Amino acid sequence: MRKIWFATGNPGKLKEVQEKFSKYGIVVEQLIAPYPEIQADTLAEVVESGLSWLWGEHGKPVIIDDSGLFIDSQKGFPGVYSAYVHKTLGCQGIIQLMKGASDMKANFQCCAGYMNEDGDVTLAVGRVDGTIILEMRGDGGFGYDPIFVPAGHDRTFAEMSLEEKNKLSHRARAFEMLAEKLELNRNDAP
Ligand code: ITT
Repeated sequence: MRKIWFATGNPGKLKEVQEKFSKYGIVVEQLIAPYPEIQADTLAEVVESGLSWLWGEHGKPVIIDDSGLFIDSQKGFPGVYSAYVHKTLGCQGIIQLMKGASDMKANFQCCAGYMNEDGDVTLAVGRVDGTIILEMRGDGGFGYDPIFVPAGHDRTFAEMSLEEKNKLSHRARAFEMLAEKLELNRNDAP
C-alpha cells in the first residue's frame, strides 16, 4: 500500500479523496498543517503558494486542494472567497443573496496540487456546472452541498451518497486528472 499525505482541515474533502484514491491502492492520510491561504485571484495560485509553504515546513510529498463556488449572476462570487463566506454567512447567506435572481447558474471548481520529494509541483483542475436552489436540502456532503444541484440531476450534492458525488464533482474530476498525470496506475508511482 502506498501512502500520500493530504494537508486539509476539511474531513469532507478527506473522505472524498480517500475514496477516489483507494482504487489505485493508495492510502490518503490527513496532514494537520494549516498552511496560510493567500488572497489571490485564482485557486491555482493559492495551491502553489500552499504547497511551497508546506515544502518549507514539512518537506514531504503532499497534496492539497483549493475549491470554490462560482455564481454566474454574482460575477463568480464567492469564488476564491468561498471559505470565508461559508464560515461567516453559511448557505443561508447565499440563499439571501440569490433571492430574486433570475439566473441561478453556478459552478464548483477545484484545483488539486501535488508536490513530490524533489519539490516538483503537479496541478489538476476540475469543474462541475449546476444551479443554486433557495432552500437547503440533504444531510450529506459539506459546505455548499445542500444548495447546489449538479446539471442533469434533480438532487443536491448533499442528497447524494459520497460515491455518487464522487463520480461527478469538481473534486472527483480534479483528482482523476491528478491521478492520470501522476500515473497512479503504475506500481512505482508515488
Ligand atoms: P482546507 O483545509 O482543505 O483548505 P476548506 O474547507 O477551508 O479546507 P477551501 O479553502 O478549499 O476548503 O474552501 C472552499 C470553501 O468552499 C469551503 O467553505 C468549502 O466548504 C466549500 N467547498 C469546497 N468544496 C466543496 C464541495 O465539494 N461541496 C461543497 N462545498 C465545498
